Amino acid sequence: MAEIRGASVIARSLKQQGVEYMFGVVGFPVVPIAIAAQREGIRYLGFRNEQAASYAAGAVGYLTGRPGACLAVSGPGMVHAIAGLANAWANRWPMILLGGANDSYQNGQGAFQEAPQIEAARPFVKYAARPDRLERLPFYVEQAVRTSIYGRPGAVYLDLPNDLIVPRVEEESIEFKPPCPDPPRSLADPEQVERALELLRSAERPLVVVGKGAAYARAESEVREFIERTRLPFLASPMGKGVVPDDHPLSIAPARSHALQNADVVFLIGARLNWIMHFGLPPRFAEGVRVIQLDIAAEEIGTNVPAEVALVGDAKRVTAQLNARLAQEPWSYPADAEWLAALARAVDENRRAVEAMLNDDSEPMGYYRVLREVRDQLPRDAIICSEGANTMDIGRTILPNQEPRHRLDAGSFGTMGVGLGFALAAAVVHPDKKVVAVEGDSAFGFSGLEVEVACRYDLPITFIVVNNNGIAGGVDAIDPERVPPSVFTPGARYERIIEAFGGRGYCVSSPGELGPALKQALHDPKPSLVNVLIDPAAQRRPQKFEWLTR
Ligand SMILES: Cc1ncc(C[n+]2csc(CCOP(=O)(O)OP(=O)(O)O)c2C)c(N)n1
Ligand SMILES: [Mg+2]
Repeated sequence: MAEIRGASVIARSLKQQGVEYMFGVVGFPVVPIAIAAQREGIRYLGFRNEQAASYAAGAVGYLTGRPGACLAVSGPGMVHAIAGLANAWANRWPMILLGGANDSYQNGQGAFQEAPQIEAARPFVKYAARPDRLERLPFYVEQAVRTSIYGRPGAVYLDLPNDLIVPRVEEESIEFKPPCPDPPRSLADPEQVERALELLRSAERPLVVVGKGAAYARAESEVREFIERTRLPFLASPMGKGVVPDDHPLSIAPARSHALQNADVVFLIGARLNWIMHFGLPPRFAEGVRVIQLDIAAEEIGTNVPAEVALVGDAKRVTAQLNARLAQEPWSYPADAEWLAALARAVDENRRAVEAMLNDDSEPMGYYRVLREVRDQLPRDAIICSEGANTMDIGRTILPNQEPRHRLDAGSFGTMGVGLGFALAAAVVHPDKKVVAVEGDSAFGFSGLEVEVACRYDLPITFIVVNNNGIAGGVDAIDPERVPPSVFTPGARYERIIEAFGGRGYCVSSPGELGPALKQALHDPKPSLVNVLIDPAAQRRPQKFEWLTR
């Protein structure tokens, strides 16, 4: 009779539960799991560090709606991967971490890489378990995968001791579980749907805020229809960008501050009132702002500001509920409302304020000129990964997203080091699309060696390093006696890192060089890295609320 190893039971169960991608670093005791995963048809990518692999697993969860898997060795490997668990926890993304562990009969003996792994994972996961018997592995895998995607999505953890991975059992003794279906999509209370529309109709200065919850729920056609029907002005959270195209005439993104400060009714579609939205509180929001909140998680409702209307449910289905009512009783916000005119003026003013910087051809370049070039050359459906402080913040305002789930950035956790893992995840999930990673030089440094992964698997990502010699700014030359905490080696040649692995590197410092280099890089069938040396003193344009933005 045929025998099967624990590792194969794990891999087959994952595949059956719709886990298509696994990223990791192999070693004791997980090598057999990686090999079995490949044999079962899971796309396995070997990374250089578990942090990046775990970030990539979370990104797969966000992009596909099924958790990406991260495979980590016991002890230090699993500890590195907690970075991704925490990032997925903060972003509400599904992922599954598979942590190898010492043989269970050595527990407490100071085994090789023994560590309190379940305890370490626990605060960041919806579910953490150590399977008790090899025969029950399919049960645990199904429960973990289902938990990660049902209700509010999140990270899950399975602790896998060597003595569940290596032994073989009769294949017939294993009962594989049927694939867990995609999560049921729940509707909101119809009474709350009515109240939401009433409140919007009564608003003087309404605003729709689209978050990444709407993107995750694949609510794009419903949210677009809702905006078309109601003609309400909207803005998006950083990763909610693209659910409705940034170039939609009702997008008032450049007037974000004015809109948040003056709206009297805010309708949140899968967006949280956390620090990114300034907690929904004055002075960034109007005193007494009235909130309509649509969220998958009932416990999110009322965070920081009491919600007047609570739409608890799936963003796609609930927005469809609103649209259905609007089809019966059409209503749209008057096109001649003073609020729209005021927003248009603020949009215009803000556009004009950066225009000179966008077109400034002097040397050294600032952020705006560099990002304008990137914007002009990117295909409309490019997937943009971005991280850094200024690089990301300015990039968010300049690089448009016209499609949902086409922007991945440091997110709710503000995590530096995510960009390369995200780009690798996006490149394997969407091999048909151009993926670019727009990185600050500090941000790039966290996971920079993952460019080797892109080269090894032939993933034609373009990495753009906006290099200002430091964390939000640097210096032209280092005095070794007095090195400020935020600076790095001036003029570092990051492009040489990718060249070491057969990728294409470019180093540019003027607008005249940048345009052609980007053009070549974006069309190169190989992975490429464009190192853009900018003014180390370049900054964002002055912000009205600088003290509140970090
Ligand atoms: C994991 C992690 N470590 C440290 C930080 C603190 N931090 C915030 S932004 C940033 C880097 C900003 O510099 P860079 O990526 O070069 O972008 P720039 O602003 O210079 O364009 C750092 C280290 C963080 N957010 N996350
Ligand atoms: Mg920098």
